[in-house]
Amino acid sequence: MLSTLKPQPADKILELMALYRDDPRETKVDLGVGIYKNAEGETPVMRAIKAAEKQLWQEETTKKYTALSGDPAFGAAMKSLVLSDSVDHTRVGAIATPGGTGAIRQAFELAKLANPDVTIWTSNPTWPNHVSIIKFMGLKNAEYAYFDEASCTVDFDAMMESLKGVKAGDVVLLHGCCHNPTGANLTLEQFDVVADLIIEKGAMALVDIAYQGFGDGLEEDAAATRLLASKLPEMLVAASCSKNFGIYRERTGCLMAISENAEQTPVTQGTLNFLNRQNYSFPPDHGARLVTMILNDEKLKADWMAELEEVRLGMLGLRTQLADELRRLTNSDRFDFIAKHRGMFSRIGATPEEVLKIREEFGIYMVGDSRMNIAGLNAQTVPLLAEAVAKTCK
Ligand code: PLP
Ligand code: TYF
Repeated sequence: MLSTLKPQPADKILELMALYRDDPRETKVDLGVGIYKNAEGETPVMRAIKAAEKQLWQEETTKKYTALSGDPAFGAAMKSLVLSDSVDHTRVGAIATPGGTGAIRQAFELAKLANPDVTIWTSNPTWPNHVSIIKFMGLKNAEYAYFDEASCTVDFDAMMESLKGVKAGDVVLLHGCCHNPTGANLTLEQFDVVADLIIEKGAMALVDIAYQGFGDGLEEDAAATRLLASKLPEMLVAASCSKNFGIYRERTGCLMAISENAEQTPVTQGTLNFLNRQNYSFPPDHGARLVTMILNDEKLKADWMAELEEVRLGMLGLRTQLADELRRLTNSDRFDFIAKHRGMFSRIGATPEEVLKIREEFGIYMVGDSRMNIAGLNAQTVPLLAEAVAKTCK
């Protein structure tokens, strides 16, 4: 039977990881996969995670199953972190999931259960796994215009024009902050306009928030999600703890589903639990438990926030340095958008040929669509990248 299998398309980002690994040049620079790296190129375990792990090791007396939803304390902590008081928590169901990806998958599953005919609207471009999972599940996908290639900013008029095609019962997937892959984000005012359109169409918003704390700050980065939660009758939120807690391999995420009223919540929560049971039964607990411990302990939380802020400001500094350097080398403001983009990524508008040239000639690896991971840079490599971009990009 297995001989009937056909090779599946590879993930371009993960493929690039292998190409980078096999490049013998000592001066190579990895701006590919979205993993935070400090100036030494390391991805350390965050201090608060280490402290919580130590405490957990001492205090944990059992590893028996938690609940199908995961520990409800994790759901409660994530509701507070992401939604704060934008919505009455009695309206919000939550499950722990294997990473943000698990939350996205379960959000699609929930939408499919509620409306088998659902179309999921994704930004052009979006994180490739969104589209890949939608198609794998046999769901319909529609793209809305998002990125203006020439200015490397959001083309909001075009976005609203394409969203006119949204129908009742469709799902509109929005990046809560730090858009991946472009780095270009809607303003709060623009999110407000999108919310009105979603209400008018009778559609559902699904917010993917994978970088809270990487853009303008923990609260600021959640502002759009909270605005939508306060306005929309129903909404789904897929949150990832991989980046902001640095626990990528622990697979920690949370799907929150906001119902129209608290009477609906038990059925929504029961359906979320059911979906966990169908897919993997009990979700992973270790990372979720560490996150819960940190968010519920004043000292651990303060230390986590301080370290996250260092990470965020470090990336912002690199953005400014790179934009300044490119301004100097090109004698133009063409790349100023890099300082205005937020999060881990910027898509810089280079052609695939230019991206390849930068990789071959300068050993600098970015994704083929010219997405770069800002955290892959440091003060010494920024000038090398600026030179490569200025020399290569027409
Ligand atoms: N959503 C976006 C936009 C992402 O970039 C990522 C990347 O890692 C995820 C979701 C999911 O992350 P994870 O499954 O590692 O938590
Ligand atoms: O976009 C990124 O680089 C991150 C990490 O299949 C990632 O979101 C990339 C590809 C993938 C899973 C995670």
